[in-house]
Order: sequence, then C-alpha cells, then structure tokens
Amino acid sequence: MEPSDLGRRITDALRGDPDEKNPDLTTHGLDDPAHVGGAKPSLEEPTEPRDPLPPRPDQRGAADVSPTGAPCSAPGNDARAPGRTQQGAYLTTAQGARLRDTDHSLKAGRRGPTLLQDHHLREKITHFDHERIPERVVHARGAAAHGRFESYGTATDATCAPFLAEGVVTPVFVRFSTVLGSRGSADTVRDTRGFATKFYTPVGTFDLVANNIPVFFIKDGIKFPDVVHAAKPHPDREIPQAQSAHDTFWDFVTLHPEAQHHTIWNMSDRGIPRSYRMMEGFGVHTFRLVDAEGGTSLAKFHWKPVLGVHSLTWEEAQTLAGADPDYHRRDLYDSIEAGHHPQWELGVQAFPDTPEQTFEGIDLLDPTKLVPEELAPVQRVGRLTLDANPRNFFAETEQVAFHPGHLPPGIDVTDDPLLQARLFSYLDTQLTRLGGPNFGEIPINRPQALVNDMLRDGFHQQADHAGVAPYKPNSLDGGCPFMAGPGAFTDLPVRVTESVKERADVDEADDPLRQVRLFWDSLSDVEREHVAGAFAFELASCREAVIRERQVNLLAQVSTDLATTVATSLGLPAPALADASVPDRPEPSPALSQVGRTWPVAGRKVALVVDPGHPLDDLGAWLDQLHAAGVVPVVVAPHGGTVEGIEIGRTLTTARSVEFDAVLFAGAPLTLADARPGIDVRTATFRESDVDPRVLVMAQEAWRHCKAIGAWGLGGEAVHVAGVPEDAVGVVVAGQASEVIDGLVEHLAAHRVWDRFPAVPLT
Ligand code: HDE
Repeated sequence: MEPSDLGRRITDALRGDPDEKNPDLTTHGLDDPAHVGGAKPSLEEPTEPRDPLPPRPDQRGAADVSPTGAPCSAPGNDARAPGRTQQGAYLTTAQGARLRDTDHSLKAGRRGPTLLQDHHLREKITHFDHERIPERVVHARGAAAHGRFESYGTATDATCAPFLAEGVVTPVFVRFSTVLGSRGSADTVRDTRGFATKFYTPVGTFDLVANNIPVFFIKDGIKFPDVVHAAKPHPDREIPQAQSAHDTFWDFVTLHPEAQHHTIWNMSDRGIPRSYRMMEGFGVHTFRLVDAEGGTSLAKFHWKPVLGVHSLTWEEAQTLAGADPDYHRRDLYDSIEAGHHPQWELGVQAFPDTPEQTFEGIDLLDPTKLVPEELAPVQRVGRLTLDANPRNFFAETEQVAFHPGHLPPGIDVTDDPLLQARLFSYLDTQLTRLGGPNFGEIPINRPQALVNDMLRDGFHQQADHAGVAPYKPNSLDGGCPFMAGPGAFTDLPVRVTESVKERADVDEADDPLRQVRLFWDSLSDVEREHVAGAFAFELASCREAVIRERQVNLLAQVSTDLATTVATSLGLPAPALADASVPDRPEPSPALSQVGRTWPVAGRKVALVVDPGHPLDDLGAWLDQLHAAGVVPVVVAPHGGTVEGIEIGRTLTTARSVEFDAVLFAGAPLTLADARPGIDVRTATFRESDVDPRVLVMAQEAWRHCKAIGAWGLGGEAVHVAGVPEDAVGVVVAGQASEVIDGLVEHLAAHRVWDRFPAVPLT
C-alpha cells in the first residue's frame, strides 16, 4: 500500500464523530468508578462463564498495525495484531491451558509444604516478580490520551510535512508529565510539565517532545545530568520528593545564572497548572522547516489550549497533593470520559533562516531564550483533540517512547546544543527502560507507516522478518529495500561555519537575566506576588544561608521590589542594587501573563452543595442549566447515595473546594454525626442546629482562593455563616437559582475572581 493510501485509511477511520458525548456519563458527576464495558457489576461474584467485557466507550488502545507499521487488516498482511485484551472465558496459564484453581498452591496435604512441582504457582509468581520496569529517569510521573490532529493547511508554504497539508487528520498519542517526581508522586507539585505528542503520520512518526515552559535551565546537553542530579532528591536521604524546594536545586540555579529564566517560570503560576487541559506547550528549541522546493525557515512550536492557560494557587496545590495526588491525571481522564475533549491549537513562530540564526537580536539556538509573541506572532496551523483514554496504563502511557529525532520530511533539527544532546539521549534511555533495541515494536510505539529498516533480531523482537539480505545493496532479495526519491527525509545541506574544535560558551557577553526581567515585567501585580511568595517558600526550605543570599542577590538584578520582598520574608538584609541600575529591560510581553482575558468555561468543575433535608425538586433543572453552560456539576451532600434519583458525587467527608473551579450552595446542611470532634475539634463547639463545619470550610476556602461562589435559598445561610461577604466581587447570592448560575458561569470565564486578590503592587 502506498503511504498516501495508508494516510487516507487512517484519516477515514478517524472521521467518525469522536466528539459525540457518551450519554451515560453526562448526567451524573465525574469519577464514577470505571464500570468495564459500561455494565454495573453484580453484588454476588459472577459464576456463569462469559467472554471478557468490552472496554469502556471512552477508551482506545494502540492502533491495529503490525510491528512493521502495516494495518493488520491490510490484504496479504500476515502480521500479528497487538496483544489486545484477555481472550476466552476461562483462566489459563500463559500457554493457554485452562485452569481449575488459582487460589491454592499445590501442597503435600492441606497443611503441608508447597511442592516445587506447582508450575502454575511458579509461573504466576515469577511473572509478578518481574512486572516492573525502570521508571523514566526524568518525567516518570505521567498521564496520556489518544486523539487526532487536524491540519488547517496554513503551514504548507513553510513545510512540506504531509501531516500539515490542508484537512489531513493524523492520529496522535499525547503524554503529559511532571519532571522531578517518581511514578507515584503527587500531580500538583511545583515543577515543569512535559507535553509530548506522537503524530503517527503515514510517512513516519513525528514526536514533538515539548514542555509547558518555553525555555530550559541550560544551554548545552552536557549539563543535563548536572541539573537533574541537583533537582532530584538529595542522594543521602532521598528527600524531598518531586520538589525543587531544597538546597541542591537552588545551589545549581544560583551558580548557573542562565537557569534563572526557567526558574522564574517555575516560581510563577505556570509551575502549578490547574489542569493538563489548561497548559501551553512549547517545543523550546528552534527547528528548521523545509518547503516543497527545499527552501528553509526557522520555527518554534507552540501548543495553545482552547480553554486558556490557568493555574492553581499554591495553597490549592499543596492541599490537593494530599487530598487528591492524582488530580491532573483524574482531570484528564474524567474530562475525556465525560465527552469534554481537551483541545489545543498548534502554532508556529517562523523566522528567516539566516546564517546568524538570530531574530531581533535573540539567539535562536539558545534554549534559555524565548521570542516574545509580540515580535513574532504565533500562527495557528492545526488543532489537536484528545478524544480517548488509554485502555491500559502500562501498555500505553508507561511504555510509550518519545524521541526528538523522530522527524517527518519537512521538519528538521537545528544546531542547538541542547537539542543535539537530546537526539542521543532519547534513543539511549529506552534501551534500559524498555529492555532492548526493539521498543519501537511495542504496540503504542509502532509507526503507522510501512517500515522496512534492515534492523534485525535483538531482545523482544516481535517482527517475523522474511528474506535473507538485510543489507544494501543486495541482489538476493531483489534489491529490496530501495532508496526513496521525492518524499524522503532529506538531510539538508546546511552550511557549517568554519570553526575550531573547542569546549566553550557560545556567547560570553550574553546577559542571562535580561529575559528574566522581561518575564517579571510582563506579569500582573497578583502574578508577581505569587512569584515572590514562591521564591520565599522555596528558599526558606533551603538549609544553607549562603544559597538564600546568592539567590536574593540575583533577584536584585531583576527587580529591587522582588528581591526586597523575598529578602524580608527570609530575614535577610535588602540587597543594594536598584532597578535603575539595571540597564537592559526589554519591552514587556503581555502574552506571558495569564490574567485579563476570558475563555470558554467548558469542562470546568463546579460543586453543587445540597441539603437533602429540604425539598430538592428543582435539582434536575439546576443540573441541566449547568450542563447547558458546558460546566461539569458535581453534587455534594452530607451523605452518599442519591437525591431525587440523582447520584451524589461527593459527601462532606470527601469533598474539598480545592477540587472545583467554583462552588454553589443550594442548601446549608446541618452538623452531621460524622463531623466528629475526634477528627476536627471545632465540631465540639458546634450544635446540631449549626451549619456543618465542613460546609463552612468549603465556602471559606473557595473565598480565599478567589473562586466564584454562588448561593440561593438556604445556601445563602451557608455563605453568610462562613463569613463570606455577600456583596463582594465573584459572590452571587440571589433568590433564583437560574440567576445565580448565570452569574457564576460569567465569572468562571476569567477562571478566577482576580479582583478579589488585594491590590498590593510589587513593581
Ligand atoms: Fe527530555 N528526556 N531531556 N527534555 N523530556 C526525557 O526520555 C533529555 C528536555 C521531555 O512522556 C527522557 O524517554 C536530555 C527539554 C519530555 O515519555 C530522557 C535533555 C525538553 C519528556 C531525556 C532534555 C524535554 C522527556 C527520560 C537535555 C522540552 C517525557 C525518559 C539535553 C523541550 C517524554 C525518556 C515522555 C524525557 C533527556 C531536555 C522534554 C532521559 C538529555 C529541553 C516531555 O531521554
């Protein structure tokens, strides 16, 4: 089959209506425990043999392609389908022999020793003993989804990459991650996030292995082990987990001023995203695009979330790390399950490919620098939609292997020394992590392009190669495989300037803090306060005073107010240097701020607190109105079960306001028996006729975290007793539920009630 036919098949297969909502999942709250195949489990253990249940409707696995990229349904293809799910109704050994009992080992008598002869026991335990593979050395904690990328065709002048031609739909698999923590660490830690996308194009896989921060700590890949060693937990005690708030991290970034740019992004709200759905992505490096005539341009890739860029507050992030360490993973899964498919637009900043490889004085090969969007607009070239959850975490999310060297014709790398080192590292790391050189044949990693690579054998080989001549040229296999002409990936004849071999910094005159000032100057007052608070928190967690002092001295070259605020918090003298003495302050870039715009509210989570002790006849209508606005309501009640036939999503024991984007109070449940003084001593002072203290905490936290709050009926009482000012901005209290819901949704569009943060400018 020609690659174009293959592409068409894939496009056609994806043309169904994947955005169609799952009717079973839109009426009740999210987080419904996964019913396999949508069927409710029975109370009694089922005993009637039956085939395995189908997967859930929101799930999809790797495509049905052979280890060498051909669709399994292709005529004449004798390749095996990827291992799907369990087959048959009966438990078997790994060799398919049916088993009668898997609950008791074979013993000499009921109480006797276990027999070595028990091959089922040995097989079961031996396989279990080897179930784990090494976690990624960085980006170990992740969550992923399947989707599709639809190209607008607006990049065809710049690149001949076929997946960017107009109307082409390409299947994708996207993995989001944190960088520092282990596989089991919390999602909401302050860290950079990975945003890696595998485009399965018919002319070879393209991996865009991006982050949610547009710059990196270092300029040269040889320093990557250093920065990661410094940022990972201390080697003696292995603490702290998934945190940069410790001495070695700050020792490194203070001794490497070029790391300050990435660091201030981490200290900003970008370091604690609200959701993977609400993050930007950046390719960081500059790439080279090649058009159909061989003309080139330089380009930076951006992902722009349709829902906007939004973050948690630090207190929310900390609370969530305990209340729901899987917050981001759950959010991604739930939103896809509920039919709220996350979307991003792919954007490109394009620059002329000049010999200097600079733009407006910015070195495009320096990954510690960004190009402000105001100088080079981000042109939208296509739309990514994540529309299916993985069927199996290990098979897909854990085993997927990305590599910046997986490039289609039309996109090439540049000489950025960080990117050059990555081209080595990503192949190399999989050899250990995935156990050998054939990791590309694992179903999720299989290209959806025909593969004829002359690579042979090795551990875990899945392909059954025919022929005798895996070498070139040959005559024994009819000369196959042949070299391609048009449409092949071409190594561009890029000029390498005359030079001497040396280990040296590219530009010793570069001011590493210039763009740190750009970032600081571009933020709103409240965002700056968050940055100052984050520096103060992190540095206070360092034990060595010199590290704190070193960082404050660097901040003084960014902003006196920032340095003074942080120094005051740490009990250090204010550093001397004033802003005026800092010569070079680039024009601010408003695009770097998250505040001041409005966005679609689709998929935002809203708690609806109800009191089943009072009539709730209109509950269905309230939920309908919230669904119609596109938000996801979750009913919170004092106890579990149902009210008015509607499932209760959270009880007062399980709900915290930090989980939600806004909170509605339709009732004021009274203190219940399960709000016990043994858990929360405040309860001892509450009478049965008081509003339950957990309801008050919800209102107070939502207020402090500047969330929209709405109340009607007795819900107004909850807000009032909690001490939330009813006439304050972002608080909607009215007699009619519909009026309250409309008002709340309006506030949600700005994500947070920013005006509620007190105005204390840090300039
Ligand atoms: Fe990575 N990086 N990285 N990185 N990176 C890995 O590859 C590495 C860098 C990024 O979800 C590893 O398969 C070096 C920049 C993401 O599976 C490893 C250097 C950017 C992911 C590796 C960098 C990234 C990784 C670990 C400096 C943003 C997760 C496991 C020269 C543009 C991919 C693996 C996933 C993963 C090396 C710098 C993004 C060790 C040597 C800059 C999103 O190969």
